[in-house]
Amino acid sequence: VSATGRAAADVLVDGETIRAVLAPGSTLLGTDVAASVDRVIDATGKYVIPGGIDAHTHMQLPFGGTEASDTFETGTRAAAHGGTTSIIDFAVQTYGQRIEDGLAAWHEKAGGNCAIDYGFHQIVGDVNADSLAAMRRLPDEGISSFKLFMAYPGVFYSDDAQILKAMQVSRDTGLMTMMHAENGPAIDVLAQQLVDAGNTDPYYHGIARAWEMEEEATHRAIMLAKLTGAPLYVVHVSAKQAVEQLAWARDKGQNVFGETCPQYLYLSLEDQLGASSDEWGAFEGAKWVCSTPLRSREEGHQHSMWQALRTNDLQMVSTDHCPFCMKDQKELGLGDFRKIPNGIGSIEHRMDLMYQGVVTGEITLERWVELTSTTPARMFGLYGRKGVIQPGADADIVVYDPNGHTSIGYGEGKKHHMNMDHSAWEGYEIDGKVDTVLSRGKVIVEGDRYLGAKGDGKYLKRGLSQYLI
Ligand code: DUC
Ligand code: ZN
Ligand code: ZN
Repeated sequence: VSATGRAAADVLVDGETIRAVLAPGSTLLGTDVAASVDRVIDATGKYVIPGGIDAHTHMQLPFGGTEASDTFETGTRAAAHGGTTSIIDFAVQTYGQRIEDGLAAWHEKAGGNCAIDYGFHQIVGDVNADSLAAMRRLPDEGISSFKLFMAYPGVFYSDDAQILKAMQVSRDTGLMTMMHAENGPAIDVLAQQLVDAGNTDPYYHGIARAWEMEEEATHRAIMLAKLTGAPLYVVHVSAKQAVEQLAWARDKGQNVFGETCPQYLYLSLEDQLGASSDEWGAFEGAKWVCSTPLRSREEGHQHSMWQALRTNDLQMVSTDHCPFCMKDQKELGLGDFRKIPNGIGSIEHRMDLMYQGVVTGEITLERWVELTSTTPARMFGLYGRKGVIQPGADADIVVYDPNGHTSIGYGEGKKHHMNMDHSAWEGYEIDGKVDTVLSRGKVIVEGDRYLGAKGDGKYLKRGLSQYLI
Protein backbone atom coordinates (compact mmCIF):
# COMPACT_ATOMS: atom_id res chain seq x y z
CA VAL A 1 0.00 0.00 0.00
CA SER A 2 1.33 3.41 -0.92
CA ALA A 3 -0.10 6.91 -0.63
CA THR A 4 -1.48 6.55 -4.14
CA GLY A 5 -2.72 2.99 -4.41
CA ARG A 6 -2.38 -0.67 -3.63
CA ALA A 7 -1.22 -3.75 -5.51
CA ALA A 8 -0.16 -7.33 -4.89
CA ALA A 9 3.63 -7.28 -5.14
CA ASP A 10 6.89 -8.76 -3.92
CA VAL A 11 9.35 -6.35 -2.34
CA LEU A 12 12.96 -7.34 -2.86
CA VAL A 13 15.30 -6.05 -0.16
CA ASP A 14 19.05 -6.11 -0.64
CA GLY A 15 21.07 -5.06 2.39
CA GLU A 16 19.69 -1.82 3.78
CA THR A 17 17.67 -0.78 0.75
CA ILE A 18 14.87 -1.84 -1.54
CA ARG A 19 16.13 -3.34 -4.80
CA ALA A 20 12.83 -3.87 -6.61
CA VAL A 21 9.08 -4.01 -6.35
CA LEU A 22 7.95 -6.92 -8.50
CA ALA A 23 4.78 -8.55 -9.70
CA PRO A 24 4.26 -11.73 -7.65
CA GLY A 25 6.23 -14.67 -9.07
CA SER A 26 8.56 -12.47 -11.15
CA THR A 27 11.88 -13.61 -12.47
CA LEU A 28 14.90 -11.33 -12.42
CA LEU A 29 17.59 -11.94 -15.05
CA GLY A 30 16.03 -15.33 -15.64
CA THR A 31 16.08 -16.53 -12.02
CA ASP A 32 13.07 -17.10 -9.82
CA VAL A 33 13.39 -14.27 -7.28
CA ALA A 34 11.62 -15.99 -4.40
CA ALA A 35 13.80 -19.09 -4.79
CA SER A 36 17.09 -17.20 -4.82
CA VAL A 37 16.79 -14.95 -1.77
CA ASP A 38 18.12 -15.63 1.74
CA ARG A 39 14.79 -15.15 3.39
CA VAL A 40 11.15 -14.76 2.51
CA ILE A 41 8.71 -12.91 4.77
CA ASP A 42 5.27 -14.07 3.77
CA ALA A 43 2.90 -11.12 3.92
CA THR A 44 0.00 -12.83 2.21
CA GLY A 45 -3.25 -11.26 3.37
CA LYS A 46 -1.42 -8.40 5.09
CA TYR A 47 -0.53 -4.85 4.18
CA VAL A 48 3.06 -3.91 3.34
CA ILE A 49 3.60 -0.21 4.00
CA PRO A 50 6.52 2.21 4.29
CA GLY A 51 7.58 2.48 7.94
CA GLY A 52 5.87 5.18 9.95
CA ILE A 53 7.57 8.57 10.38
CA ASP A 54 6.69 10.42 13.56
CA ALA A 55 7.76 14.00 12.89
CA HIS A 56 7.00 15.33 16.38
CA THR A 57 8.56 13.71 19.46
CA HIS A 58 10.16 14.91 22.68
CA MET A 59 12.50 12.31 24.14
CA GLN A 60 14.15 13.41 27.41
CA LEU A 61 12.63 16.89 27.13
CA PRO A 62 13.26 18.99 30.26
CA PHE A 63 9.87 20.43 31.24
CA GLY A 64 8.44 21.91 34.43
CA GLY A 65 11.33 20.82 36.64
CA THR A 66 11.37 17.26 35.37
CA GLU A 67 12.21 15.45 32.13
CA ALA A 68 10.12 13.46 29.64
CA SER A 69 10.35 9.86 30.82
CA ASP A 70 11.27 8.15 27.55
CA THR A 71 14.94 8.20 26.69
CA PHE A 72 15.94 7.98 23.05
CA GLU A 73 16.53 4.29 23.74
CA THR A 74 13.15 3.45 25.32
CA GLY A 75 11.10 5.81 23.16
CA THR A 76 12.48 4.64 19.83
CA ARG A 77 12.13 0.99 20.85
CA ALA A 78 8.47 1.63 21.67
CA ALA A 79 8.13 3.39 18.31
CA ALA A 80 9.54 0.32 16.54
CA HIS A 81 6.99 -1.93 18.25
CA GLY A 82 4.30 0.33 16.89
CA GLY A 83 5.49 0.34 13.28
CA THR A 84 7.32 3.67 13.33
CA THR A 85 10.80 3.49 11.81
CA SER A 86 11.88 7.15 11.89
CA ILE A 87 11.34 10.02 14.27
CA ILE A 88 12.10 13.70 14.09
CA ASP A 89 12.71 14.93 17.61
CA PHE A 90 13.09 18.53 18.76
CA ALA A 91 16.56 19.67 19.76
CA VAL A 92 16.14 22.50 22.25
CA GLN A 93 17.91 25.84 22.49
CA THR A 94 16.92 27.19 25.91
CA TYR A 95 16.86 30.84 26.87
CA GLY A 96 20.39 32.23 27.07
CA GLN A 97 21.91 29.18 25.38
CA ARG A 98 23.60 29.08 21.95
CA ILE A 99 21.81 27.04 19.28
CA GLU A 100 24.99 25.06 18.58
CA ASP A 101 25.20 24.02 22.23
CA GLY A 102 21.55 23.02 22.41
CA LEU A 103 21.93 20.94 19.26
CA ALA A 104 25.14 19.31 20.48
CA ALA A 105 23.36 18.30 23.68
CA TRP A 106 20.64 16.57 21.63
CA HIS A 107 23.19 14.66 19.57
CA GLU A 108 24.74 13.59 22.87
CA LYS A 109 21.39 12.27 24.16
CA ALA A 110 20.43 10.43 20.97
CA GLY A 111 23.73 9.26 19.49
CA GLY A 112 24.22 5.50 19.73
CA ASN A 113 20.98 5.02 21.65
CA CYS A 114 18.22 4.83 19.07
CA ALA A 115 16.42 1.75 17.78
CA ILE A 116 15.32 3.53 14.60
CA ASP A 117 16.60 6.39 12.47
CA TYR A 118 16.18 9.87 13.89
CA GLY A 119 16.44 13.48 12.76
CA PHE A 120 16.04 16.79 14.55
CA HIS A 121 14.03 19.96 14.24
CA GLN A 122 15.53 22.89 16.14
CA ILE A 123 13.49 24.59 18.86
CA VAL A 124 14.61 28.19 19.01
CA GLY A 125 13.85 29.31 22.55
CA ASP A 126 15.81 32.53 22.37
CA VAL A 127 15.58 34.51 19.13
CA ASN A 128 18.45 37.01 19.14
CA ALA A 129 21.16 38.20 16.75
CA ASP A 130 23.40 35.22 17.49
CA SER A 131 20.64 32.60 17.14
CA LEU A 132 19.28 34.22 13.97
CA ALA A 133 22.74 33.84 12.42
CA ALA A 134 23.05 30.26 13.70
CA MET A 135 19.68 29.36 12.19
CA ARG A 136 21.05 30.15 8.74
CA ARG A 137 23.64 27.39 9.25
CA LEU A 138 21.11 24.71 10.28
CA PRO A 139 20.75 23.24 6.76
CA ASP A 140 24.47 22.27 6.92
CA GLU A 141 23.60 20.20 9.99
CA GLY A 142 20.82 18.37 8.16
CA ILE A 143 18.14 20.40 9.91
CA SER A 144 15.51 22.00 7.69
CA SER A 145 12.93 23.19 10.20
CA PHE A 146 12.72 25.12 13.45
CA LYS A 147 9.99 25.52 16.03
CA LEU A 148 8.87 28.67 17.81
CA PHE A 149 6.45 28.95 20.72
CA MET A 150 3.76 31.59 21.08
CA ALA A 151 3.07 29.93 24.47
CA TYR A 152 5.10 29.33 27.64
CA PRO A 153 6.28 32.88 28.54
CA GLY A 154 9.55 32.71 30.44
CA VAL A 155 10.46 29.31 28.98
CA PHE A 156 10.31 28.81 25.21
CA TYR A 157 8.20 31.88 24.29
CA SER A 158 8.88 34.21 21.38
CA ASP A 159 7.10 37.55 21.01
CA ASP A 160 5.83 38.82 17.66
CA ALA A 161 9.00 40.81 16.96
CA GLN A 162 11.11 37.70 17.45
CA ILE A 163 8.75 35.60 15.35
CA LEU A 164 8.91 38.13 12.54
CA LYS A 165 12.72 38.07 12.49
CA ALA A 166 12.89 34.28 12.62
CA MET A 167 10.36 34.01 9.80
CA GLN A 168 12.52 36.27 7.66
CA VAL A 169 15.29 33.69 8.08
CA SER A 170 12.76 31.00 7.15
CA ARG A 171 11.89 32.85 3.96
CA ASP A 172 15.55 33.38 3.03
CA THR A 173 16.74 29.83 3.76
CA GLY A 174 13.73 27.61 3.07
CA LEU A 175 13.78 26.37 6.66
CA MET A 176 10.22 25.43 7.60
CA THR A 177 8.80 27.54 10.44
CA MET A 178 6.98 25.25 12.86
CA MET A 179 4.68 27.03 15.29
CA HIS A 180 3.19 26.19 18.66
CA ALA A 181 0.19 28.46 18.18
CA GLU A 182 -1.41 29.39 21.50
CA ASN A 183 -1.54 32.85 23.07
CA GLY A 184 0.64 32.07 26.09
CA PRO A 185 0.55 35.45 27.91
CA ALA A 186 -3.28 35.52 27.88
CA ILE A 187 -3.51 31.84 28.84
CA ASP A 188 -1.23 32.41 31.82
CA VAL A 189 -3.55 35.16 33.13
CA LEU A 190 -6.59 32.92 32.76
CA ALA A 191 -4.74 30.08 34.50
CA GLN A 192 -3.74 32.33 37.41
CA GLN A 193 -7.36 33.50 37.82
CA LEU A 194 -8.63 29.91 37.83
CA VAL A 195 -6.12 28.88 40.49
CA ASP A 196 -6.93 31.98 42.58
CA ALA A 197 -10.59 30.94 42.49
CA GLY A 198 -9.69 27.47 43.77
CA ASN A 199 -10.05 25.68 40.42
CA THR A 200 -6.86 23.65 40.57
CA ASP A 201 -7.83 20.25 39.07
CA PRO A 202 -6.25 19.05 35.81
CA TYR A 203 -9.47 19.73 33.92
CA TYR A 204 -8.93 23.50 34.28
CA HIS A 205 -5.77 23.25 32.20
CA GLY A 206 -8.08 22.88 29.20
CA ILE A 207 -10.34 25.71 30.34
CA ALA A 208 -7.42 28.12 30.65
CA ARG A 209 -6.11 27.09 27.23
CA ALA A 210 -9.34 28.08 25.47
CA TRP A 211 -9.75 27.40 21.75
CA GLU A 212 -9.97 31.17 21.16
CA MET A 213 -6.32 31.34 22.25
CA GLU A 214 -5.39 28.75 19.61
CA GLU A 215 -7.47 30.36 16.88
CA GLU A 216 -6.01 33.79 17.59
CA ALA A 217 -2.41 32.59 17.65
CA THR A 218 -2.88 30.51 14.51
CA HIS A 219 -4.23 33.56 12.70
CA ARG A 220 -1.37 35.71 13.96
CA ALA A 221 1.19 33.15 12.83
CA ILE A 222 -0.47 32.97 9.42
CA MET A 223 -0.38 36.75 8.98
CA LEU A 224 3.26 37.02 10.06
CA ALA A 225 4.09 34.21 7.63
CA LYS A 226 2.17 35.97 4.88
CA LEU A 227 3.99 39.22 5.50
CA THR A 228 7.43 37.60 5.52
CA GLY A 229 6.81 34.92 2.91
CA ALA A 230 7.85 32.15 5.30
CA PRO A 231 6.50 28.60 4.87
CA LEU A 232 4.49 27.77 8.00
CA TYR A 233 3.67 24.46 9.64
CA VAL A 234 1.37 24.62 12.67
CA VAL A 235 1.99 21.77 15.12
CA HIS A 236 -0.57 19.87 17.25
CA VAL A 237 -3.69 21.57 15.89
CA SER A 238 -6.64 20.73 18.14
CA ALA A 239 -9.32 23.42 17.69
CA LYS A 240 -11.74 23.40 14.78
CA GLN A 241 -11.42 27.19 14.61
CA ALA A 242 -7.65 26.84 14.13
CA VAL A 243 -8.27 24.45 11.23
CA GLU A 244 -10.63 27.03 9.73
CA GLN A 245 -7.78 29.54 9.85
CA LEU A 246 -5.45 27.12 8.07
CA ALA A 247 -8.08 26.32 5.44
CA TRP A 248 -8.70 30.02 4.88
CA ALA A 249 -5.02 30.75 4.38
CA ARG A 250 -4.54 27.75 2.09
CA ASP A 251 -7.55 28.73 0.01
CA LYS A 252 -5.92 32.11 -0.50
CA GLY A 253 -2.82 30.35 -1.79
CA GLN A 254 -0.60 30.68 1.23
CA ASN A 255 2.02 27.98 1.90
CA VAL A 256 0.64 26.88 5.26
CA PHE A 257 0.40 23.37 6.70
CA GLY A 258 -0.85 21.67 9.83
CA GLU A 259 -0.60 18.46 11.76
CA THR A 260 -2.90 17.00 14.34
CA CYS A 261 -2.24 14.19 16.83
CA PRO A 262 -4.17 11.05 17.80
CA GLN A 263 -5.23 12.61 21.12
CA TYR A 264 -7.15 15.35 19.31
CA LEU A 265 -8.91 12.78 17.15
CA TYR A 266 -10.04 10.46 19.94
CA LEU A 267 -9.79 12.03 23.40
CA SER A 268 -11.82 14.92 24.79
CA LEU A 269 -12.09 17.46 27.57
CA GLU A 270 -15.26 15.69 28.73
CA ASP A 271 -13.28 12.42 29.10
CA GLN A 272 -10.71 14.30 31.16
CA LEU A 273 -13.38 15.89 33.38
CA GLY A 274 -14.99 12.48 33.97
CA ALA A 275 -11.70 10.78 34.86
CA SER A 276 -11.34 9.70 38.47
CA SER A 277 -9.57 6.84 40.23
CA ASP A 278 -9.20 5.45 43.74
CA GLU A 279 -5.52 6.32 43.68
CA TRP A 280 -5.72 9.85 42.30
CA GLY A 281 -9.33 11.04 42.54
CA ALA A 282 -9.97 13.87 40.06
CA PHE A 283 -6.21 14.26 39.64
CA GLU A 284 -6.46 11.21 37.37
CA GLY A 285 -7.15 13.81 34.67
CA ALA A 286 -3.45 14.77 34.79
CA LYS A 287 -2.77 11.84 32.45
CA TRP A 288 -4.35 13.88 29.67
CA VAL A 289 -2.75 17.26 30.35
CA CYS A 290 -1.01 18.30 27.17
CA SER A 291 -0.73 21.51 25.13
CA THR A 292 -2.60 22.29 23.03
CA PRO A 293 -5.19 20.72 25.38
CA LEU A 294 -7.88 18.15 24.73
CA ARG A 295 -10.98 19.88 23.35
CA SER A 296 -14.70 19.47 23.98
CA ARG A 297 -16.24 16.62 22.00
CA GLU A 298 -19.61 18.40 22.21
CA GLU A 299 -18.14 21.37 20.38
CA GLY A 300 -17.17 19.07 17.52
CA HIS A 301 -13.41 19.48 17.45
CA GLN A 302 -12.60 15.78 16.98
CA HIS A 303 -15.06 15.54 14.12
CA SER A 304 -13.49 18.59 12.53
CA MET A 305 -9.96 17.08 12.80
CA TRP A 306 -10.98 13.89 10.97
CA GLN A 307 -12.70 15.96 8.33
CA ALA A 308 -9.63 18.13 7.82
CA LEU A 309 -7.49 15.01 7.39
CA ARG A 310 -9.78 13.98 4.55
CA THR A 311 -9.95 17.38 2.88
CA ASN A 312 -6.19 17.94 3.27
CA ASP A 313 -6.65 21.06 5.35
CA LEU A 314 -4.45 19.06 7.73
CA GLN A 315 -1.73 17.04 6.04
CA MET A 316 -0.10 14.90 8.72
CA VAL A 317 -0.54 13.07 11.99
CA SER A 318 2.34 13.11 14.50
CA THR A 319 2.20 12.24 18.18
CA ASP A 320 3.85 15.11 20.09
CA HIS A 321 5.07 12.16 22.18
CA CYS A 322 6.05 13.74 25.52
CA PRO A 323 5.53 11.13 28.25
CA PHE A 324 5.55 11.70 32.00
CA CYS A 325 4.81 9.23 34.79
CA MET A 326 2.08 9.99 37.29
CA LYS A 327 4.45 9.17 40.18
CA ASP A 328 7.02 11.92 40.80
CA GLN A 329 6.20 13.71 37.54
CA LYS A 330 2.54 14.50 36.80
CA GLU A 331 1.97 14.59 40.57
CA LEU A 332 4.11 17.73 40.77
CA GLY A 333 0.85 19.44 39.81
CA LEU A 334 -1.27 18.12 42.68
CA GLY A 335 -3.15 21.20 43.89
CA ASP A 336 -2.10 23.37 40.91
CA PHE A 337 -2.72 22.21 37.34
CA ARG A 338 -0.11 24.69 36.05
CA LYS A 339 2.64 22.54 37.56
CA ILE A 340 1.59 19.33 35.78
CA PRO A 341 4.23 18.57 33.14
CA ASN A 342 2.50 18.83 29.76
CA GLY A 343 2.42 15.81 27.53
CA ILE A 344 0.97 12.44 26.52
CA GLY A 345 2.84 9.33 25.41
CA SER A 346 1.55 7.90 22.12
CA ILE A 347 4.55 7.03 19.97
CA GLU A 348 3.81 3.30 20.12
CA HIS A 349 0.17 3.67 19.13
CA ARG A 350 0.06 6.21 16.28
CA MET A 351 0.03 3.71 13.42
CA ASP A 352 -2.59 1.56 15.18
CA LEU A 353 -4.83 4.46 16.20
CA MET A 354 -4.75 5.86 12.68
CA TYR A 355 -5.39 2.42 11.19
CA GLN A 356 -8.51 2.27 13.35
CA GLY A 357 -9.64 5.34 11.41
CA VAL A 358 -9.43 3.19 8.28
CA VAL A 359 -11.54 0.49 9.97
CA THR A 360 -14.20 3.02 11.00
CA GLY A 361 -14.23 4.65 7.57
CA GLU A 362 -12.79 8.03 8.57
CA ILE A 363 -9.85 7.72 6.13
CA THR A 364 -8.78 5.37 3.35
CA LEU A 365 -5.95 2.87 3.56
CA GLU A 366 -3.88 5.02 1.20
CA ARG A 367 -4.54 8.16 3.21
CA TRP A 368 -3.35 6.28 6.33
CA VAL A 369 0.02 5.73 4.65
CA GLU A 370 0.12 9.29 3.37
CA LEU A 371 -0.66 10.91 6.75
CA THR A 372 1.75 8.78 8.78
CA SER A 373 4.70 8.24 6.43
CA THR A 374 4.72 9.71 2.93
CA THR A 375 3.77 13.30 3.70
CA PRO A 376 6.01 13.49 6.79
CA ALA A 377 8.90 12.42 4.53
CA ARG A 378 8.03 15.02 1.90
CA MET A 379 7.31 17.77 4.41
CA PHE A 380 10.61 17.39 6.22
CA GLY A 381 13.11 16.50 3.52
CA LEU A 382 13.35 12.71 3.81
CA TYR A 383 11.34 11.62 0.80
CA GLY A 384 12.85 9.07 -1.56
CA ARG A 385 14.89 7.55 1.22
CA LYS A 386 11.92 7.30 3.54
CA GLY A 387 8.14 7.40 3.17
CA VAL A 388 7.92 5.18 0.09
CA ILE A 389 8.59 1.61 -1.01
CA GLN A 390 10.52 1.98 -4.23
CA PRO A 391 13.91 0.91 -5.63
CA GLY A 392 16.70 2.74 -3.84
CA ALA A 393 14.67 3.69 -0.78
CA ASP A 394 15.74 2.56 2.67
CA ALA A 395 14.10 -0.77 3.46
CA ASP A 396 11.96 0.64 6.29
CA ILE A 397 8.95 -1.62 5.92
CA VAL A 398 6.02 -2.58 8.11
CA VAL A 399 3.89 -5.65 7.56
CA TYR A 400 0.51 -4.84 9.09
CA ASP A 401 -2.08 -7.53 9.78
CA PRO A 402 -5.69 -6.39 9.31
CA ASN A 403 -6.85 -9.66 10.87
CA GLY A 404 -4.77 -9.15 14.00
CA HIS A 405 -5.89 -7.32 17.13
CA THR A 406 -4.17 -4.88 19.48
CA SER A 407 -5.36 -4.17 23.03
CA ILE A 408 -3.70 -0.93 24.02
CA GLY A 409 -2.77 -0.19 27.59
CA TYR A 410 -0.48 -0.50 30.54
CA GLY A 411 -2.68 -2.76 32.67
CA GLU A 412 -2.58 -6.52 33.16
CA GLY A 413 -1.29 -8.50 30.19
CA LYS A 414 -0.85 -5.58 27.82
CA LYS A 415 2.08 -3.54 29.03
CA HIS A 416 3.22 -1.07 26.41
CA HIS A 417 6.93 -0.45 25.77
CA MET A 418 6.98 3.26 26.59
CA ASN A 419 8.66 4.24 29.85
CA MET A 420 5.47 5.32 31.61
CA ASP A 421 3.51 4.07 34.62
CA HIS A 422 0.14 4.47 32.92
CA SER A 423 -1.42 4.80 29.49
CA ALA A 424 -3.49 7.67 28.18
CA TRP A 425 -4.96 5.06 25.84
CA GLU A 426 -6.03 2.37 28.33
CA GLY A 427 -8.81 0.24 26.90
CA TYR A 428 -8.43 1.26 23.25
CA GLU A 429 -8.93 -1.76 20.99
CA ILE A 430 -7.53 -1.83 17.47
CA ASP A 431 -8.75 -4.12 14.70
CA GLY A 432 -5.27 -4.62 13.31
CA LYS A 433 -1.75 -5.38 14.47
CA VAL A 434 1.85 -4.62 13.60
CA ASP A 435 3.25 -7.93 12.40
CA THR A 436 6.83 -7.36 11.23
CA VAL A 437 9.02 -4.24 11.17
CA LEU A 438 12.16 -3.74 9.13
CA SER A 439 14.51 -0.83 9.67
CA ARG A 440 17.00 -0.42 6.83
CA GLY A 441 16.58 -4.08 5.95
CA LYS A 442 16.99 -5.47 9.45
CA VAL A 443 14.00 -7.18 11.04
CA ILE A 444 13.67 -5.36 14.36
CA VAL A 445 10.19 -6.48 15.38
CA GLU A 446 8.63 -9.85 14.69
CA GLY A 447 5.25 -10.40 16.30
CA ASP A 448 5.74 -9.14 19.84
CA ARG A 449 9.47 -9.85 19.86
CA TYR A 450 12.05 -7.09 19.61
CA LEU A 451 15.08 -8.17 17.60
CA GLY A 452 16.81 -4.82 17.23
CA ALA A 453 19.47 -3.20 19.34
CA LYS A 454 20.31 0.16 20.80
CA GLY A 455 22.32 2.06 18.22
CA ASP A 456 20.62 0.52 15.16
CA GLY A 457 19.15 3.94 14.44
CA LYS A 458 21.31 6.51 12.68
CA TYR A 459 21.10 10.30 12.49
CA LEU A 460 19.17 11.52 9.45
CA LYS A 461 20.50 14.58 7.70
CA ARG A 462 17.41 16.07 6.13
CA GLY A 463 17.02 18.21 3.05
CA LEU A 464 14.61 21.09 2.57
CA SER A 465 10.87 20.47 2.49
CA GLN A 466 9.36 19.41 -0.82
CA TYR A 467 6.47 21.75 -0.06
CA LEU A 468 8.39 25.00 -0.57
CA ILE A 469 7.24 27.39 -3.25
N1 DUC B 1 3.12 20.41 24.50
C1 DUC B 1 3.14 19.34 25.29
O1 DUC B 1 2.08 18.78 25.58
N2 DUC B 1 4.32 18.91 25.78
C2 DUC B 1 5.56 19.48 25.46
C3 DUC B 1 5.52 20.76 24.77
C4 DUC B 1 4.22 21.12 24.19
O2 DUC B 1 4.13 22.06 23.43
ZN1 ZN C 1 4.07 22.55 21.17
ZN1 ZN D 1 5.69 19.20 20.93
